[in-house]
Amino acid sequence: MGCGEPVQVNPLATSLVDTSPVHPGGPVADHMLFVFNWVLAASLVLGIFTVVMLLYSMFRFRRKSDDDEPSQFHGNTRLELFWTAVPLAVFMSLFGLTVSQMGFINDAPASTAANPVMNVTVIGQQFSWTFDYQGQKTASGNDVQSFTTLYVPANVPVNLQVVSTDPPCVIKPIITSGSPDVATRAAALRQKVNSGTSIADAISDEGCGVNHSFYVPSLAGQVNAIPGQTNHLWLEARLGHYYGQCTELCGTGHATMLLEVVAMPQAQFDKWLQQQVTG
Ligand SMILES: [Cu+2]
Repeated sequence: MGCGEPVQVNPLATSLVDTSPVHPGGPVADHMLFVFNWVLAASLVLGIFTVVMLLYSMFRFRRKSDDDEPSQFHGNTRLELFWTAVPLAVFMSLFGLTVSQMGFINDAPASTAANPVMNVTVIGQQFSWTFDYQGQKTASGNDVQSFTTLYVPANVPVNLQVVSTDPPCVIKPIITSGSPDVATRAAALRQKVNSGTSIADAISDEGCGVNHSFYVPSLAGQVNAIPGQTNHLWLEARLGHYYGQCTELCGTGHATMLLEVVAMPQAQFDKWLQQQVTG
């Protein structure tokens, strides 16, 4: 994108919407909120307990007059064991709680005939999101795609492969520059592309690339879209609209890289898909 070109404003940028992760819209977010609530509760209880004990000690053992020598203590084995064992037990409990939920949060359920999992490739690019519905071909033979809005059937697991196709940004300056080192790298890059490597992968090998980050707080965690790499995330949405955005500063149009997930009843989704397939 060149200087002076207007940034296309995503219409979602104009609406004020609920994107809170504490209003979960599906089971992945439910599990994450469960862990969050326990961590929050433990933090509050321990934080308040610590502050109360601190205030108590400050007032109880303070210097009461100019001549008064405050009470002096040195070492207390029982107390030291207590403040080592209790935090350790709390941390180990929270660690266990997190581990117990990680499998569910990280791994999409296996696709079966009774419970099929939908596969979608999420493509981040400056400055928009494209959703590619794998295995759903249009009349022209391309995969069905949607832009900015990801359409999903409600209560169906969706397995996302998150990629970035950025950037064709530096290929031109590298190739036209005169320095011998740059010329050698440009030749190697051209050779890679000629032998079948995608431009994004070849440039990514060169160490150039723009990351994006896919995040719909009400549905799941966040995952980076990295040039030359495929990252995974899964979500399942109850009926409704969920809003998200790119959370990796990726250039001048970063703030407009918003997205929406629309979860529809299965029949309505099938109808939408059919419309895309037949054009
Ligand atoms: Cu961004």
